[in-house]
Amino acid sequence: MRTPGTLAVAGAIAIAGIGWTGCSSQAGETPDATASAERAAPSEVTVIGLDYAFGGPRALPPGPTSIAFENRGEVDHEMILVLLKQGVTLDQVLEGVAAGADPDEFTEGGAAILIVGPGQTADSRVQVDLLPGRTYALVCNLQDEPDAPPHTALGMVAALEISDQ
Ligand SMILES: [Cu+2]
Repeated sequence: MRTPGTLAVAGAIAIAGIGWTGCSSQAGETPDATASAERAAPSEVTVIGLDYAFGGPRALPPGPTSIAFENRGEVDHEMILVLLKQGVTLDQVLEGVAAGADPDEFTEGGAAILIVGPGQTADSRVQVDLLPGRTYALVCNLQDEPDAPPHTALGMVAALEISDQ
């Protein structure tokens, strides 16, 4: 049995480690130091958890991004952020999984996860360098009761499309 939560955190760190090293300024650039710092700062966005759907952006520009997760629902929600393989759509994933396929067949790299109670915002944020022209999936697999359907089955899954630039 895999432990998605643990793997997810490691994946998030690995993703964050890519593309965040371009901050060192060159000699003679002192007057532009402030501008350089602003360029290097990640975009900040907030994904909203609802009963039972994701609110917030459906499309974002590529590049370093800091994602917060705010739960405006009345039950616990999680935000799993996972990169779909090149050319794979969320509909293909959902159809494949419904037909019994392993979700991992449609994704690559690690996943990041934040879990937060009703009415709260997660203390941590997901730091990710969003890849141009790619699609990420937002997923909540939590269940309100052990035999209740996962929130994905109730509509809590969404695509996050990243523009080419
Ligand atoms: Cu949920």
